[in-house]
Amino acid sequence: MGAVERIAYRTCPLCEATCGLEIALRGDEVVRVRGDAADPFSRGFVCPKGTAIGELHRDPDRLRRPLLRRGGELREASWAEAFAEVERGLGAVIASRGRDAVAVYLGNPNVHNLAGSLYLRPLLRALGTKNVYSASTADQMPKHVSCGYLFGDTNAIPVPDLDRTDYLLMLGANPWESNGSLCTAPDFPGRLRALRGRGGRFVVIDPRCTRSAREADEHWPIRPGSDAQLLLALANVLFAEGLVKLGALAEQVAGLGEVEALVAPFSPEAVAPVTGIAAESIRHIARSLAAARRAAVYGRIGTHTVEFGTLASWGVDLLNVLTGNLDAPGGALFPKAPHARRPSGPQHAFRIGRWRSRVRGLPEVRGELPVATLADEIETPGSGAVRALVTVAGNPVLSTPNGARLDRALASLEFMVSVDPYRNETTRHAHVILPPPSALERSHYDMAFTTLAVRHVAKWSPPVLASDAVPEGEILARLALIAAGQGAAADPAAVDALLLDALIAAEARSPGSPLAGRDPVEIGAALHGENGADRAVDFLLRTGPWGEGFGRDADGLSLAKLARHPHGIDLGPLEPRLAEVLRTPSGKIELAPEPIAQDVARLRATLGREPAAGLLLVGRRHVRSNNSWMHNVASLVSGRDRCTLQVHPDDAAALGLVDGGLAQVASRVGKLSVRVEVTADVMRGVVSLPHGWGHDRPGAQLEVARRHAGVNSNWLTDEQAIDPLSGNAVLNGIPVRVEAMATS
Ligand SMILES: Nc1nc2c(c(=O)[nH]1)N[C@H]1C(S)=C(S)[C@@H](COP(=O)(O)OP(=O)(O)OC[C@H]3O[C@@H](n4cnc5c(=O)[nH]c(N)nc54)[C@H](O)[C@@H]3O)O[C@H]1N2
Ligand SMILES: Nc1nc2c(c(=O)[nH]1)N[C@H]1C(S)=C(S)[C@@H](COP(=O)(O)OP(=O)(O)OC[C@H]3O[C@@H](n4cnc5c(=O)[nH]c(N)nc54)[C@H](O)[C@@H]3O)O[C@H]1N2
Ligand code: SF4
Ligand SMILES: [Mo]
Repeated sequence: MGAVERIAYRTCPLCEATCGLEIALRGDEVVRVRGDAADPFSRGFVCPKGTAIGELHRDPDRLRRPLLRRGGELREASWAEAFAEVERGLGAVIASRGRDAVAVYLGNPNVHNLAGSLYLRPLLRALGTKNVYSASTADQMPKHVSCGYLFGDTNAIPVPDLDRTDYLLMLGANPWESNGSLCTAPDFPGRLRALRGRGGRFVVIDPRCTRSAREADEHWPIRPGSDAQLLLALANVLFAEGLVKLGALAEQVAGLGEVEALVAPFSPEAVAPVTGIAAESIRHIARSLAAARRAAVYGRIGTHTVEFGTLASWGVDLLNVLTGNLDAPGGALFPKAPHARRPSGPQHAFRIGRWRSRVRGLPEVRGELPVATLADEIETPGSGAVRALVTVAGNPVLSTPNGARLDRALASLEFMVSVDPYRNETTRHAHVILPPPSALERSHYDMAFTTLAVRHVAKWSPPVLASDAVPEGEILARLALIAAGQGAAADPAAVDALLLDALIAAEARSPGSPLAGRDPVEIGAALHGENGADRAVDFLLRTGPWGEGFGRDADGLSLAKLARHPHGIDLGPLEPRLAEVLRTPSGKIELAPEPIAQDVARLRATLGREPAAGLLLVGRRHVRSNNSWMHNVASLVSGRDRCTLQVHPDDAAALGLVDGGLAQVASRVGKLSVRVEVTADVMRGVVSLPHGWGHDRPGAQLEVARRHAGVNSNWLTDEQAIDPLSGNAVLNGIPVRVEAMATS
């Protein structure tokens, strides 16, 4: 390691926390990465993934050139050859079978990348297929759906005001490992310690005693999949004990009476046997929540990736409303991003099912079909069958339910193209892999997580390293042009022009716009930025809530201003803004929309039913993993094997399992063998296996990960099990059988 010649600052794009990184370089070599102490939001916090960003960049397995399948083998090729092959492959399928025969799968890193935020929409429009799938239906779709019904906007997601609340009820989240999700808060653990430090309390509901649970004031183990029942029982207690206090929300709520009737059957006594939490404990939690001066309820993966995910998601915000904490400082607030648009356009009722999947008839949600049915659409022959696939930043073979079936289905496609830096378990099936530049070679402005952050912040980072790699926005633009029939040689600048023209036109139409009466050509010419993505950011910032407004406020935000503030700019705490967020036709929070009310009937049927005997499988995360794709970084996989089956000592004894021994785990869809870890951290009746492992597939190029392969927990998750309102996959609470195996 040589002397440091230069320091660069940028936002870490690896998880939702958006920490500031301080990157020390000598030439093009990253010599050290640490937290940026001057970042006003993350204040020096960093985790082991962020500090490994240099290793990720150096990884010899990270693709620098396109791969093209020739004679069955993936080999390096030029960009021109690769795009020509995409034109041929996609063109053939579209010509012979129509546009719906091409499916798209969009993975998680798209939301951590400006290219994904800006260029996927034109790509989807050009493809014109109904077969759009994403990691969202293995993740947070229930939240979008419940917010769509409650507030009329699937993107209006309230976040807990961590820095000012007195009481946080947290269900199915483990920010000590995940660093938080649908709640962007760098140093989430530090913020929760500060909450306790100012005399506040936080309470964790989780079948496992996680690191977050250990730091909490209370931890209540819950039977997997039963948070919806618990949340409705908490609401039931609020009504029964006269604790409902809408406060300032009273005039803005519709359906309170219906909600009272809906939750009536969910008494603590009725719910206790289902959740495993005693009736008196449920009452205690409800009373503490109601008594806190300022409180927030927050639920994440463990509440979303379950059979009643949308109801649980609804239950969370229902409690925030019933306690008067929604849209109140210290409660749950709607963040406003620096690039936010002014509210405009007609209000209309949110609905799902504008079209349905061909095989299972599952409803479209937010323009997508459930990823749990992608294999059905590929494997079931007939008109409309999927014969080609475009994946962008996704690894569904490891990430989606019954990954083994999807793995087989992908092998049967006529054509597949993947935009991805790795030849992994999924992209090994591709005919063409188009690698994007590394995170250090692109600029960054966080389009997604500024809309979910616990403070208003603005930050833009230029690329850390100069590079001649093809920018990801350009890769996606070229794919869009190919899909639109314009060919592999079309100029991607045309997509930039369309994108900016559309942004400018939409803004100019919105009432109160600083662009009223201005010439769009002049506005377009005034934009700063090296490429279309940065110019779009400049435009959005300048016309955003803190924007300089093209001359209206000289101190306002612009790309140029953020370039002068490399650590980012703090724009203050969240503020109440419900009136500007609400888009329901009634103009009120719709507390009891019909589809939710109907699903409560399904939930009611779980009451009084004896919980099935046998073990339930849940997942878990570790701070040094990131879904499936960072196991090829040596510093992140060193040490003890993390892909173990956690089993409670009593269950282990009953099954004859020993710590360090092997177990066979079987579900309806598959079976695998895995090393056992006996620990009282997991509740009785529950076993836990992390996801994102299983790196032993032939044909992948992940030399480090292969040596720490682990097993794919999504061989056990069932693609037939979904939350019907959102189409979200059920990834937690999977019935499994576990047997001891002879240890080799
Ligand atoms: N059993 C179980 N399954 C789960 C979960 C669980 O808790 N349990 N969690 C679910 C959740 S929350 C999620 S979000 C999904 C994730 O599901 P996916 O998004 O399908 O999976 P990832 O592992 O995030 O894979 C990301 C892919 O993007 C690539 N990539 C990384 N950076 C870039 C980039 O800058 N550009 C491009 N083009 N590609 C890039 C990586 O190489 C990798 O192939 O998994 C879900 N699956
Ligand atoms: N280090 C690391 N950070 C990550 C990721 C990663 O893979 N690794 N992934 C990122 C992504 S894409 C996401 S979406 C976020 C997710 O962020 P989190 O939601 O915080 O995810 P987890 O850490 O998986 O925590 C989920 C918890 O739910 C519990 N659980 C399981 N089933 C149930 C249930 O039925 N009820 C309740 N109450 N709890 C249950 C599990 O035991 C687990 O502790 O993390 C992000 N950050
Ligand atoms: S917590 Fe997330 S954003 Fe922060 S350094 Fe780690 S991976 Fe990056
Ligand atoms: Mo996720």
